[in-house]
Amino acid sequence: MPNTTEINATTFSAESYFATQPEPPTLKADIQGVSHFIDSQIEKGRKVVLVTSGGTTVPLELNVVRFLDNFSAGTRGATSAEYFLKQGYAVIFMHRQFSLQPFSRNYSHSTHPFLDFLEIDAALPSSSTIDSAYPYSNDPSPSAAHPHITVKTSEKAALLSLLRAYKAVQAKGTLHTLTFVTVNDYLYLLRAISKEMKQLGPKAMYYLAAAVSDFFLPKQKMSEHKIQSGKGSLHIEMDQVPKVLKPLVSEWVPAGFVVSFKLETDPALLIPKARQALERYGHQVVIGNDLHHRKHHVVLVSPKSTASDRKILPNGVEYEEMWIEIDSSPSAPHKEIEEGIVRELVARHDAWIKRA
Ligand code: PAZ
Repeated sequence: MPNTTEINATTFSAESYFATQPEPPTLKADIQGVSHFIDSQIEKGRKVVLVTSGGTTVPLELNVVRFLDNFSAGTRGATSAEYFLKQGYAVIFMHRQFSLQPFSRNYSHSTHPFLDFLEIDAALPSSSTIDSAYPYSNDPSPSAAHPHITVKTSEKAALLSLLRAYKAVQAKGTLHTLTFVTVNDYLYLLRAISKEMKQLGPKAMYYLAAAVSDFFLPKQKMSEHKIQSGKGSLHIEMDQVPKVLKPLVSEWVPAGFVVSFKLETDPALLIPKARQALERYGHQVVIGNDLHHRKHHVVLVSPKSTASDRKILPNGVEYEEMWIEIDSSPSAPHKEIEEGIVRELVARHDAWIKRA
């Protein structure tokens, strides 16, 4: 007999999901931090954006050894968060543990490791230079105790400008970071943070860039221990993750400005799927992106009407599309598409606040 789950697939509504799936143990502490952060941003009169970023996992066992994952590295979310900060927003950055983060993403260990742009000062005696720079060295010489480490000249300007921006954000206290791993962590955090942000009314933006699994294995169907391979092939029937955009838009944050992302691998599906999402959930913008070109072009789909009511739009409502593109040729100057996306959204959010 192959391994197989025993209960048939169920359709979860958001309510039945939260009634049956366990709350993450760290949720209360996480939300306390968010609540303090929001209070201090309200005092300063700032706009606040929730940026979700990175992929969720779906554990297959209660004592989890194996899980399904989602491909996202968190580039979109981390990069966008930096541009929102630059535009004066306070940012709640909710990201997959160990995925890219604002500022440090520029020195990712895989694409731009920081050790590669540091140098050991050439003025030091060559015999002690290498040893003294190595943290486990036993070299007792004075130069070994105080080795000079410098930044490569070619890296200095970029690092300095990034460091200044990072320190300024720290001093202003406009970035609050928290993490999720599983799709269950994500859903609970999203609901709780949204409810905290509700008091911000139209001044809150929700920028949902995380790659969230569409399927999950409810706790009640999970094997307690590691699934054994002795029984041959593995058959798992997963349930659908509830579409929480619906309660988010209509109940949790009825006055907020909501932007969701739609990822497709068939570019022909981008616009129809984005329109379908707007019709279903009645939010403000869907950003369509296709997997292979997501860093170079995206489409912003939104209802044509400028009405600020949040009713679910009936079929047949007109939509508008706006493409944002950057030059992808190797000789083009370095640009990030998120700069254009954030600039456009900030303008639309300002109009939204004014109308409200
Ligand atoms: O994190 P990343 O930069 O590698 O990818 C970003 C993205 C494609 C996950 C994001 O732009 C997106 O489309 N998020 C929503 C995915 C979805 O349809 O669930």
